[in-house]
Amino acid sequence: MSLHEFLASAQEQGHADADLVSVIRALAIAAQDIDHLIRRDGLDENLGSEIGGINSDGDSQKALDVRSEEIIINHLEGQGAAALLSEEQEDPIPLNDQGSLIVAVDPLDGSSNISVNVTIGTIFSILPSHGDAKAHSLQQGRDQIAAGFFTYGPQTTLILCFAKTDDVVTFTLDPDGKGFLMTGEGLQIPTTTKEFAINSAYTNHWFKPVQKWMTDTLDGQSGPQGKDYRMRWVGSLVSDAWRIFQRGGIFLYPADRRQGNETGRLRLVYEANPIALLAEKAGGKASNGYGAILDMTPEDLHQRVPLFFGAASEVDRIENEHNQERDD
Ligand code: AHM
Ligand code: MG
Repeated sequence: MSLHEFLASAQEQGHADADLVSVIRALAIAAQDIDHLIRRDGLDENLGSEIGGINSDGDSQKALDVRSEEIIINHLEGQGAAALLSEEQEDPIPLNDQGSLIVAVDPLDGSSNISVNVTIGTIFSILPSHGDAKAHSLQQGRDQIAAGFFTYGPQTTLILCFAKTDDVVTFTLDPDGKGFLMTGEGLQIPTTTKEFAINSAYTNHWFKPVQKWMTDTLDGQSGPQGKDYRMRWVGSLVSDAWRIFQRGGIFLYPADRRQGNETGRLRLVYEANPIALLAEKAGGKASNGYGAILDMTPEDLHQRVPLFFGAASEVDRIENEHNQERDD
């Protein structure tokens, strides 16, 4: 089944309206353009070069960050979204006055992996449009109407869910020009796992609950978990997340003592929230250590948050460590 057919059927069943269908179609076309650009990286330009700009988060922008955002804006114009919230812009970008939706995006996730031939992607969260620009930015993750992300890697893929159904579906871009075709449905993250994803180079900077979780984990078979674990870390949230949705695991990007990371590294509105909706729909969990990501009310469009998601039993374990620390 093509993405086109899937969206038409979702509309027929009342899971998506015309605005939502138009926005997801536009994002899929944008993703194909971004994919094409990435496949030409180094042939006619260097997309990993820093272009001198600093985004709203203080990160230096690479050519592909900016180009991806431009492509997304171009395709969303005139579709069902009233405004775009983007990692690359301080404020919302107005799109279509008549649109009933707000799209929040990380146009290019995994910027440090541009030009090294490692999977990167585009993350999106779709929210209702009501109120002014500020109100758009500050909606809870539970208000999301749909969420998903694209990966640009050995294969170009899309994972998607709607608030109105419990189905998490995946699509793969057909290299022979047939667009995105469905490759999976009813995705479920197993409750337990032996695989975790964390950047352990920051061990010394972590706070106690994460250090304790890690010590117990690394104690393996002879420790409290009674099993040996494997570690994977791509350094692109989309790629680590794709793996977890395919074969399970837990992802951890905690807050730590480094300056600027005291409340986490990843962004709530356009990184953690869409991943959290997908995770919950797939039977997993997503937490900030103390509670569900989706229950947080953002205070700022670019707010950072600790993110733990994946296998429910492991997310529970990390929450227990945080709660225990609070009780001590
Ligand atoms: P980005 O949106 O600027 O690419 O930053 C987010 C990325 C995530 O994809 C990834 O999980 C994380 O940053 C990697 O961070 P680190 O380099 O600290 O391991
Ligand atoms: Mg990102």
